[in-house]
Amino acid sequence: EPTLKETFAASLPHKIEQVKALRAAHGEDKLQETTMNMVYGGQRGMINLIWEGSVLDPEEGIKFRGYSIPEISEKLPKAPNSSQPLPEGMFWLLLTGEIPTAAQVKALSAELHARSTLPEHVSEILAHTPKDLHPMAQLCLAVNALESESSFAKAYDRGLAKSDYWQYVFEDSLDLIAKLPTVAAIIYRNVFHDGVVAATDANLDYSANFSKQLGYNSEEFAELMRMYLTIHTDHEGGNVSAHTTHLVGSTLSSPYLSLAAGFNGLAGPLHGKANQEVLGWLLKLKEVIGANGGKAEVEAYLRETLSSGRVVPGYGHAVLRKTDPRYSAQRLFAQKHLPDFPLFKLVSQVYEIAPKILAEKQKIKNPWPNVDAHSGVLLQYYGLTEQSYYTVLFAVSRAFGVLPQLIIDRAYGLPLERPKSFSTEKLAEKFKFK
Ligand code: NMX
Ligand code: MLT
Repeated sequence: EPTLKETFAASLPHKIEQVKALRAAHGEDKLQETTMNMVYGGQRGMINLIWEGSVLDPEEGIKFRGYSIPEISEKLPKAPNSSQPLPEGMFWLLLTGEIPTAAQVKALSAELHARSTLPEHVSEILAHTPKDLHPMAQLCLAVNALESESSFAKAYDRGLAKSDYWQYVFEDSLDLIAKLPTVAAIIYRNVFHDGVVAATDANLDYSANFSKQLGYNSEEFAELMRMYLTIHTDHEGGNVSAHTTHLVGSTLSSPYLSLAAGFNGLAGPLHGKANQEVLGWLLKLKEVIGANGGKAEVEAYLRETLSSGRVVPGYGHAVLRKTDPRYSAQRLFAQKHLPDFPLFKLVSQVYEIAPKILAEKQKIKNPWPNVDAHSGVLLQYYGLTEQSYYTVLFAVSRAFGVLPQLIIDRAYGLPLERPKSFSTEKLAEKFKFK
């Protein structure tokens, strides 16, 4: 059966032709009107990127190459006795648009394993990093330091034809994904445990191996990781981590530097760090309402969060207008594996109450929960209680979504990203506004 690189290369001429024909037919047609509010308002609703892996529907949520989360759970290959899809298969799907066979995913897992060794200087940098430096800052440091391994950067320095860029970006992307679990596990074990990381195990799938390196050996935790790493991969192109990776990549910075830039964006509390924020917010809620807290206490806590000018973490979204299906997938997992866990019950209670309270504030466009409202509680149940680490897990998954697009960007020959900006004076002048 063809490998991932062969499958992608075979699909490329047709895709490039399709893009060419579409642009020839409609290249000068208007896509939409843009307004000044869009420019001042964080570009909400402005279509300004090509992103092949996924498209986000405000009502239905994310579709990966056209497949919903329940559909990918059904169609993507699974580990033996597992009911969760393998994220390796998701990488294949996001890059090629095709569902791989079980044998193809197995071969990809093996290839990732073979590429997983870290250069010594990266482990050394992490060993000398202060333990109180946030795990996301450590991750960004390590991914930047991995740049030494970039075959794209080396080939570019030697002199590389534009038509060959993607091949090297592909190699770097696979290497990066292969090395991330060890990097992430070193950070976890250094900061919170004994600094000892288990050797990679070639007999395990990516998620089971990562779980083991983190120090969690149960099959149920590996199941959680398979789901977690699959659903956090991709959320179309406009989110900050995806957009940033793509933007920096357009300068022909290597995949290492581009991904690190994306991770820096993921580290913000309005983006990936919301999963850490949610846990802190929930634990405080638990403390405030005590053992017998009911609806009224939860409502009061929500109102107090809002009236103090803070956001309710894990709720709201720039595009979504309904419950995030990634939240629903995690809720299903919790209902199956930890239905009586008190913190899950609290998450469910907040779900019953928060949308109504948030909807009272007219300015909040989406009162429903997003992916981050649920992920922490699952990790808490299995003993991974260190909240400041949670965004690192999100990051490992996000690499599976943003790197396929980086390969596609270079395969399509997309140019340097460089939109036009205006000053307020210039805008006022345009509208003859005094
Ligand atoms: N709690 C309180 N206020 C909110 C919330 C919330 N959960 N969501 C939106 N708002 C406010 C928002 O701060 C803004 O206020 P202001 O005009 O005073 O600046 C107003 O409502 C309008 O915002 P929206 O247009 O509804 O949302 P926007 O697209 O600007 O922002 C988020 C989207 C996700 C940044 C926002 O909903 C939020 O801050 N949520 C909490 C943080 C969070 O869960 N982030 C994770 C998102 C998912 N991810 O992984 O990245
Ligand atoms: C994401 O997964 O990137 C978040 O839901 C944020 C977004 O899509 O804007």
